Amino acid sequence: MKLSIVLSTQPASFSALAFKGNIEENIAMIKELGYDGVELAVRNPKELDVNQIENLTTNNNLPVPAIGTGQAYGEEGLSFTNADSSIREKAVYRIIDQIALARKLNALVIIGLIRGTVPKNGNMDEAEKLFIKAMKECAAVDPNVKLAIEPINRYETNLLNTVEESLAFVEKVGMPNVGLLLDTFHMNIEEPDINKSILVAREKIFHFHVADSNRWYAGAGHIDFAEVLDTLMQVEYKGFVSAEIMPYPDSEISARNNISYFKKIMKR
Ligand code: LER
Ligand code: MN
Repeated sequence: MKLSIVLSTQPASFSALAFKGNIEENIAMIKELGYDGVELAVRNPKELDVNQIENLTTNNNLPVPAIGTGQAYGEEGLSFTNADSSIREKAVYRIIDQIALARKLNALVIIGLIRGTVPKNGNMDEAEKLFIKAMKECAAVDPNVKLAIEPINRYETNLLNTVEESLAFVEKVGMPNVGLLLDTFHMNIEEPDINKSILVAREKIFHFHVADSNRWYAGAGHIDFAEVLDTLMQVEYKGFVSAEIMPYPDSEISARNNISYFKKIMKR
């Protein structure tokens, strides 16, 4: 199983990011700790030094499995389901820019909080329609770039919390390059049985996030990651297991503890 960890390329208020700040130093540290890849969280690809990222990841031999896109929602309020059509349009354009970056880096694009959330008196069906429309537009841009929709827990959005409803949604979008990103932190809140949900999602699992039940590094909470890895093997998951964890007690220790925990259980 290949292990990666999320690094934010731009300042962000989202807290489950082990690495923020100096990209060069962080990539060197991720390599030194023994990770096989680095997932990038990117707010706006247009404000990124793409050549620098390409050079650093290539020189350190660290592939980029995925690009996280939620900061455009968290920092700028862009979303596929906003009541304002100009904001929806900006969100779609932003993902189209992310797709171009993903093509360059041979990564997939994560569709997490960029879908937005439906306000209290909002229309859920209408939001779903807008979300499907945006997904179809984005997925059609490049059939070779995968888009991974992440079921996210109820405290962050009310649009797609569970694996089951997300699979039904992927079916409705009906594009082969659209699948799922499963995240153990969200699954621990929403799924009756994490492993059963992995078995149900199967080949639709395009990417996988790990954090323990408290969103700290694996081993700091009560998720049974040995069982999770076994289930991922059972469904022949070939992607990265990517740590999206709090930098607690600090970036280096959280990343180090996470990888040593996984190396230990992978040796069983
Ligand atoms: C992003 O991958 C994620 O898991 C969300 O919690 C973002 O808020
Ligand atoms: Mn996640």
